[in-house]
Amino acid sequence: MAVEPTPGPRRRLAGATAVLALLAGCATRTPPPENAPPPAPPCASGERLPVGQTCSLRIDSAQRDTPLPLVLAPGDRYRVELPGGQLWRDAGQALVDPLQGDNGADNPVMRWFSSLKRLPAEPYMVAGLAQDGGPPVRIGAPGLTLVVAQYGPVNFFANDVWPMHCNNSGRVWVTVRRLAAEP
Ligand SMILES: [Ca+2]
Repeated sequence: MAVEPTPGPRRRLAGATAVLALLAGCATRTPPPENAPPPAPPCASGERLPVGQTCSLRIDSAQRDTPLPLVLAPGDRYRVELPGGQLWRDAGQALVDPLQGDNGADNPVMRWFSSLKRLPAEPYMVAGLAQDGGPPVRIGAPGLTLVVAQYGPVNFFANDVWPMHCNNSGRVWVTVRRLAAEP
């Protein structure tokens, strides 16, 4: 007697197929045009940024993490901003501004995995940052103040589902300005 597969295994099979299709897309992505860098110099590896100075960092959407290479100390305060008018995209999707992101409403696979995004409540492809051991946060307009809580890396990212960063394309710039310590 034929037995109909239950919805559970069928959904899992569809999910696995979707993952394979997305990973296969990693080899064929076409990069979008490069976004213009802001005027601030690049954040240099091993640099302790003086108070009041600004540097720029390029976030690669195809990497799970783009580390901030500055030397950081607990209590440091930084203003992180995302200049407008930049574009990147997820595989097969339209170019989007990382301040807006991509809700993936027209893509069944993106809808399927939406709750597994690094920032589940935010659209795909918004930009975010996470301190080591801390919760990830979205970088919106007009930006955010980062207070370093502990020694350890600060990482920037495009909001996506691990390991599906590899099929993203495009890199956007953020600026990082060191603020004076809290009075
Ligand atoms: Ca992706």
